[in-house]
Amino acid sequence: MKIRDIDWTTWQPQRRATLLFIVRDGQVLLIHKKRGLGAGKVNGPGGHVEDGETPLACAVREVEEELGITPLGVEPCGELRFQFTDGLALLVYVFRADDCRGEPRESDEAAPLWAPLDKVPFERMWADDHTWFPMMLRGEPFDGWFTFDGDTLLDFELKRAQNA
Ligand code: 6OG
Repeated sequence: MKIRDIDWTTWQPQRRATLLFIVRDGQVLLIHKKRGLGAGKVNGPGGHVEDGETPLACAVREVEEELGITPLGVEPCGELRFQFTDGLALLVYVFRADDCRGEPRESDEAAPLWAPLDKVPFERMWADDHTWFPMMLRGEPFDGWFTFDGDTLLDFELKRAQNA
């Protein structure tokens, strides 16, 4: 399934989710994800947007629930659209923060891991991450479109976001 096979003008996500990356002192805060979509992988903290919740409120709530800390200086930095061959259509809002209150601790959902910015473990992360991570770290707003078959990235397009 190629990006051009999909009519993105009418595409609707079934689910919306968030990811938030705290970048501080040359390191980024990641998690070993223990359950949910992508369990076993390294990712940023995040989860599904609830009804009536803004993406920003969801991103902050998920970091609080998963790691017991409050992210500070949170900024939106990108939107990722995922179409899976099994039919799942997922929109992920990506946020970046430059500090946090509290010390990250392990929960049922996640174990924290600070990674040096030049040693981000992309081989243990979703296959799309290495495409947009540099833009996230540079603070360049991005829009991404991805097709996946299970864990396998089939095709993608990534652009600098317009009006952001
Ligand atoms: P829960 O099942 O935990 O929410 N997620 C992805 N993250 C990346 N980097 N790449 C993907 O490529 C992803 N698909 C899903 C978004 C799911 C969490 O997993 C993230 C959410 O934080 C396909 O409620």
